[in-house]
Amino acid sequence: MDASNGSQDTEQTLDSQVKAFFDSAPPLQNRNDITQKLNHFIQLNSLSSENGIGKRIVCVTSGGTTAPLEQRCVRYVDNFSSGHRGATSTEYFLKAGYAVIFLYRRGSFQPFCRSLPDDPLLECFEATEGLNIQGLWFLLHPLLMLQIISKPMKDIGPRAMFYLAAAVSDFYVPWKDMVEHKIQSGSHILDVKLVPVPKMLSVLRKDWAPLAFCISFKLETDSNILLNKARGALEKYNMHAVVANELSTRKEQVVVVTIDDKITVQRDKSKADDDVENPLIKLLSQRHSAYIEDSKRMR
Ligand code: 9Z3
Repeated sequence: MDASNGSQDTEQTLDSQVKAFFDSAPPLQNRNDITQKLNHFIQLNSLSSENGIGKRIVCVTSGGTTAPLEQRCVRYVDNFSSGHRGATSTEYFLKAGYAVIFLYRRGSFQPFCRSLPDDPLLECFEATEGLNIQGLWFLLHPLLMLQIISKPMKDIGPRAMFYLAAAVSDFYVPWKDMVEHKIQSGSHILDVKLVPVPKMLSVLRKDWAPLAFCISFKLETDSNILLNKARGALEKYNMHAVVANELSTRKEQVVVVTIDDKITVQRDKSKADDDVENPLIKLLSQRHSAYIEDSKRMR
């Protein structure tokens, strides 16, 4: 088999894996409403200008994802993510002049009310002129919503940024393999087969929004492998930067890995209320501006 056939095969496999994954998600009832809301939000914020060009718009994903074990779900595999990173980053993106699409897990932290659990603040806003945040929540996994969001984001080219801080689960049980009813307890060993979630970062970069500036995160508990894994993700998924963080120190420091840099970013410890997201978003905002300028020159 020659190399081009090999990569075609890989693409086909990924396409069919993506299709299988979406087929196994419950259908979105309000897809048209969401699309309308997003188009309106992006249009409004493209008219309001920053130095003569439309505002930069970032989609921030936030919170952890779940993988149900039963069709009539009683139990699911969860993860620890609180949504603190996404909520805090959103506050700093707004300060930096961005309009933000905040895609969060329901019940996780929201911007400006990080200490209040399950606060429906974002649900109080209707898109009007001057409003620069649009909240949308996801139920199990953000990928379907991400695909919907990427459609209008594609149209604004390099002004769009994706900041993928949600802790996405790497495995799921396909709908067709799931038992319908609650798994019964008993003395037997519970044997559940979870299959890998297709890596949609490459689909996002290649097809969904190829000109958008894309930042993903890499989380590890073993600091010895963290930077190599981040570098691997940067290359494999063709990200513009990967933010590497270690579980226990994630609120103190992160390392921004790009193709030619590894920049350690730390919270200012002399200020009790400083967040690591403060210098992080400043750095990413600068890099994004440089990317927009470069894209103009290449046109
Ligand atoms: C992160 O690494 C986030 O920084 C945290 C934030 C989840 C650690 P909290 O929500 O925690 O503030 O409590 N997010 C992404 C982790 C992830 O799932 N990355 C994927 C991977 O490693 C790629 S998108 O494969």
